[in-house]
Amino acid sequence: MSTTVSLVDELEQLERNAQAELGTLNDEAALEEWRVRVLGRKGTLATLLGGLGRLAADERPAAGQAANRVKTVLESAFGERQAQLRAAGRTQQLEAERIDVTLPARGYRRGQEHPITRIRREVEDVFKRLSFSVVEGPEVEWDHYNFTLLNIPPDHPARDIQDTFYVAGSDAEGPGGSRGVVLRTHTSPVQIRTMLAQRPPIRVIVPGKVYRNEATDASHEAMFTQVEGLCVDEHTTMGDLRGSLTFMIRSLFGQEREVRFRCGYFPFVEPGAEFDMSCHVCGGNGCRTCKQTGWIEIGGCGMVHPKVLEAVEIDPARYTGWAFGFGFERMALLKYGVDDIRLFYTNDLRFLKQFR
Ligand code: FA5
Repeated sequence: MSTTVSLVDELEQLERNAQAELGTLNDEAALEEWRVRVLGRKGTLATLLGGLGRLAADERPAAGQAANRVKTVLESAFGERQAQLRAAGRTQQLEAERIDVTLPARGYRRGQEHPITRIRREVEDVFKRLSFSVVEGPEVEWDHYNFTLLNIPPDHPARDIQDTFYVAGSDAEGPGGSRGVVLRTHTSPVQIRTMLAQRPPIRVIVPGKVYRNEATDASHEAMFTQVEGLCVDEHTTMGDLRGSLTFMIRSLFGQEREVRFRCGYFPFVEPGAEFDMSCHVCGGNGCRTCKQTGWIEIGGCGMVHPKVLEAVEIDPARYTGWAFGFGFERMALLKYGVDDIRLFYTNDLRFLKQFR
C-alpha cells in the first residue's frame, strides 16, 4: 500500500471519528476542547498534514485534496454543532424566563391625602374663593419676628404661654440688630414678613407647621399645624373678620353653624377674641363633644394692633387689619370625630386608611 493511500485513509478515519465525537458534545467548553485538539495549530489534522512533505511528489496532489476536503468538512461540522448548542441554550434560557401573562396583576396600592393635608386644602380653597393668596414662611424663625414685632417684647409674660425650642448657639445678628432664633410657635410671624414685603391691600392665608415646648396629651402636640389669616386694607372691620370666619366654618361644618366671639387676649391684636362655632354634633344643645356648652373653641383672632402696623411702617391712621389663627389638628379632631391628636402623627395605616 502506498503512503498516499495510508495518509488519505488516516484523514478519512479522522473525519469519521471526529464527526462522531462532535455529535456527542453538549457544551461550549467541550466543543472548544475538540476544536483545539482536532483543528488547532498542533491538533490531529495539522499533524497529519505535516506528513504531506514526506510524500513523493506525484502522491502529494491527491493527499493534499483529501486533506483540504476533510478540513472543510470538519470546520463546517464544528460550526453547525456550535450553532445547534447555542440555539438550545437560548431556548432553555427563554424557557427559564417564561412569564405567565395571564396571571392576575398584583394590586397597585394608591396613596391618599393625610387628614391634616385634606383639612388644609379645604381651608385654602375657602379662602381662595374670598380672593386670599396662600403664602408660606420659615419654620426656623427670628425671635424678633416670632415675638418682638408682634408686640411681645423679650420680658413679656406672653412668651411663657408659647414656650418653644430656642436654637442654641445661634448668635447671628437678625433683623433690626436682634439676636435669637427659635422654632416658630405660631404662623403669626408670617404676618410680619408679608407686611414688610407687601403694601396694602393684603389678603393672605398662611398654613404651616409650628412648634411648642409642650407636654403632649390628647389635644396637645409639640409639633402641630396652624393657619393664619391676614387682611389689611382701608376700612376693613371686625365685621369682615367675622363674616369671613363664618363663611369658612359653614363651608367646612355645614350651613347651620353659628360663630361667636369671646374676649381673648393676644398682644398683637386689639381688640382680640377667641372664636367658637356652635357644636356640629348636637347642633348647640349640649353634648359630650362641646362639654355641654353648645360651643366649640376654634382659634384666636382680632384687629391687628396699631403697634404692629407701625412696626412694619403701615400707617394705622389710614389702614386697619384683621387676623386669625387656628390649628388644623383640632379642627380635624372635630370634623372626623377623632379623640386623640397623637393619632395623626403615629403613621398607623389602620388609622390613616379610614380617611379615604
Ligand atoms: C396663636 O397661636 C395665635 N397666633 C392665633 C392668632 C392669630 C390670634 C392671629 C390672633 C390673631 P393660640 O396659642 O391660642 O394662638 O393657638 C391657636 C390655635 O392653635 C389653638 O386654638 C389650637 O387650635 C391650636 N393649638 C395651640 N396649641 C396647640 C398644641 N399644643 N397642639 C395642637 N394644637 C394647638
